[in-house]
Amino acid sequence: MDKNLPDASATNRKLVVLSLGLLCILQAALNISLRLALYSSDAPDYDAVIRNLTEERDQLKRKLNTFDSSDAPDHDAVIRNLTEERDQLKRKLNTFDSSDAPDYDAVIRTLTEERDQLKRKLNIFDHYTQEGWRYFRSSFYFISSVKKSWGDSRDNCLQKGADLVIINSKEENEFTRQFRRLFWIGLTDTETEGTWKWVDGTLLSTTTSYWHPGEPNSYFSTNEDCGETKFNEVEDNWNDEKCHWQKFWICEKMVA
Ligand code: 2F8
Ligand code: CA
Repeated sequence: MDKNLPDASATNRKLVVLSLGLLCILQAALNISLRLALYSSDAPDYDAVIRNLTEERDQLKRKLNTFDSSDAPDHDAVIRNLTEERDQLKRKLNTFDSSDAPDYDAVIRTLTEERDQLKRKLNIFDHYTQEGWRYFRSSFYFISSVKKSWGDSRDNCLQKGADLVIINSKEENEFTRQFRRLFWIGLTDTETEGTWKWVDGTLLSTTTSYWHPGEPNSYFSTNEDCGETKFNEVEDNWNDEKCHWQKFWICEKMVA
C-alpha cells in the first residue's frame, strides 16, 4: 500500500464524523426555528390567556359556591349543572396542557364561549334571586305578598316578563303547595264554561290536574272561572273561584 495515500477506513470515519456534525447543526437550527415560530412576538401569550381563563373559571366557581343550596330543593340541580359545565372546562384545560399540538386559538375560543355562557346564566340567576324570585326546575317563581283579582295578578306577572304559574307536574304543584297559601294560578274557563285552559292557551290535561274533590263546581252557580290553590292540606288542592276576589298569586318565568 502507498503510505502517501490516506487510509480508506480513516476517510470513512472522517465522513461519518462530518455527517454527524452536520446532522447536529441541522437539528439545532430546526429547534431554534421552531421555538422562534412558537414564541415569536406576534403569537399570543397562550400561558397568560389560559391563566386568565382559569382565574375567571375559578371566580365563577367561588360565586356558585356562595349560593345557598338549602333555600330551594332544585337549587342543588342548578349548581350541579353549572359545576359540571365548569368541570368540563377544567378537563379541556387539562387535555390542552398534555396534548402534542393543540389548536390554541380554537381551544381558547371554545373556553371563552363556554365561560361567557356560564356568566350569562349566573347573571340571570343573580338577577332573579336578588329580586326575590325562587328557582325550581328550570323556572323562577315570584310569590306575591299583596292580594289582587285574577286579572290584575296576571297583568302584574306580564309586566314582569312572566305569567301566572302553569302547573305541569305533581312536583311543581307540591312546590306551590308548600307555601300553604291561597294563590291564583294561571288557569281559567272564562272563554268556554267548563273548558279549563292555562294562560298559554293549552288545555288542562286530565292526567295533570289537582282539583279538590267536588271541584270545579262554580259554587251555587256563582260563576267561578279562575283557578286557585286552596285546600293545601291535601295534594289535590285546587279550587275554582270568582275571578274578582283579591288573592295572592304566583308568577312563573321559564329559563332556557
Ligand atoms: O268561596 C267559595 C268556595 O267555598 C267553598 O270552599 C270553602 C266551596 N267548597 C266546598 O263547598 C267544598 C268552593 O267550591 C267555593 O269555591
Ligand atoms: Ca269552587
